[in-house]
Amino acid sequence: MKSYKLNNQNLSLFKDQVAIPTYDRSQVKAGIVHVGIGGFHRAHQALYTDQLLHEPNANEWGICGVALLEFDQKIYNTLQEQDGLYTLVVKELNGTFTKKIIGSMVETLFAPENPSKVIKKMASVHVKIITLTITEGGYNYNEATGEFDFNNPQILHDLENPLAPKTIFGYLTQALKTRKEQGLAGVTIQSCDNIQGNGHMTEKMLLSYVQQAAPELVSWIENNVSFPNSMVDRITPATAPKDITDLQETSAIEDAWPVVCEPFKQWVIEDDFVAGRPAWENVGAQFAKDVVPYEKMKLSLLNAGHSVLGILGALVGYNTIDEAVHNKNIATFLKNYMDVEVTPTLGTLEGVDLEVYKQSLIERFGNINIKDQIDRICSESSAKIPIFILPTVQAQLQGKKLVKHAAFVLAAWAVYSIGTNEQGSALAIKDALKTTLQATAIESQKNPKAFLEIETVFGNLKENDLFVDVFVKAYENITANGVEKCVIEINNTL
Ligand code: CS2
Repeated sequence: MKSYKLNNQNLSLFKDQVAIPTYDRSQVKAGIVHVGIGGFHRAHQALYTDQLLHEPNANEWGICGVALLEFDQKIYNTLQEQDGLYTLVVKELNGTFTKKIIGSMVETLFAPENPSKVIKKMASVHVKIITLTITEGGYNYNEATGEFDFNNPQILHDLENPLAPKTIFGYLTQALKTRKEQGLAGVTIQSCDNIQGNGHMTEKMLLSYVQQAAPELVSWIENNVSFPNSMVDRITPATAPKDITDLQETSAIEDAWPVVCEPFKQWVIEDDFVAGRPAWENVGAQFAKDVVPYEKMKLSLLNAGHSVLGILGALVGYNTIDEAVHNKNIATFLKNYMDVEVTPTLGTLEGVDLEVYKQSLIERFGNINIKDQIDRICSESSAKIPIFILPTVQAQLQGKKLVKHAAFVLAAWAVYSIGTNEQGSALAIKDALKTTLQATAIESQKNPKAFLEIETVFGNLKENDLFVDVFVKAYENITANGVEKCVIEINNTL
């Protein structure tokens, strides 16, 4: 089949193969600036927004996608060449793929190339919302102090170069300053990252930075900017080369970077928008007064579940999450962790049946078409574990309750961080703290407790004797017997 490059000009050629945007993209204005245009944003918010743009009176809510880091050059170039268009491939449970071309990203910017253009855009009168997917580590939060990390060299750079920043904090500060100086209205800053109270976190971190960078701006922000919390959910693995060739072969679309994802999606948003908002509820998002309990449920069951499967699975030698969850012993361990250690910390959630939710997670993890990479899940664990697993540990320890499963996973992470799996193959560790993790992991071979001394991850957990004891025993057991044997033992002794 002859194939064609995906761009505005060729768009209508694909209409018999896949769903395409039927609204007039040239009439859509970017009322949203989104920072972080990786797969997750494109499978989630950009899709909801694309659906909304098909409705009447919605065309002020297009997205200007910003690639913030040098590393993002490739995705920026791709989207530039494709006029912001890309294909979303939903991999259904029954093995069929539902494909759709998404048109909501009507502009794209590459921040390192032209910082002032990004600042100007964020400060533009048309922009009402700035949304973020900058990853858990992007918030510059120091777990040990509970505060903003002013030792980060990039932050020091931004303080010295306010007009050519590198971090989100530098950009937002300069944009808000411009808005204030020009007498413009405020704006909503909405985090879409996996962080408990992601809006609160954004507000706290930004205000800490602004306090140093532009103290006169603090009260303006307090009065003119809102930071709604939100819970976001859709499993979006990294795009594999085969996804690109399959799309070309089956649908004649030459898309250099399609996005693949699972069928499930959820978005629960706190309704706190100072400058208006899209009617995302018309296309499946939920607005709620308090999203914190939903976030907690999702982070400590789904995301933590991923980390459990990822870390244990990596050591055993699996490559994908479905392989790990199809190991019955690991699946039982995960189910017990969820039931015994996580569920008691969640309280009751109106309208949510936790048993059904947990069961649905096991099914989602098991989707064999998704092939979510364990490398993706284990990447940046030093930023994820404090958010996904440690709150459960702390809550359980406070009530002097069981932490056996969580301690086991953290001990497995200490073993993982040495860098080889149980087959002796090298593990591809991708983590901002990689050097520290590896050096400490090697030290931990003699003294397992040493791993807990990484304060930026574990805070003061090392001072809890009960926890340290279970952790050290788990570590010794894993190194002596391997993950699977230990898991069977834990499952049998529950
Ligand atoms: C994953 C998430 O990064 C991770 O470790 O748990 O990316 C997860 O797939 C999404 O949050 C699903 O909503």
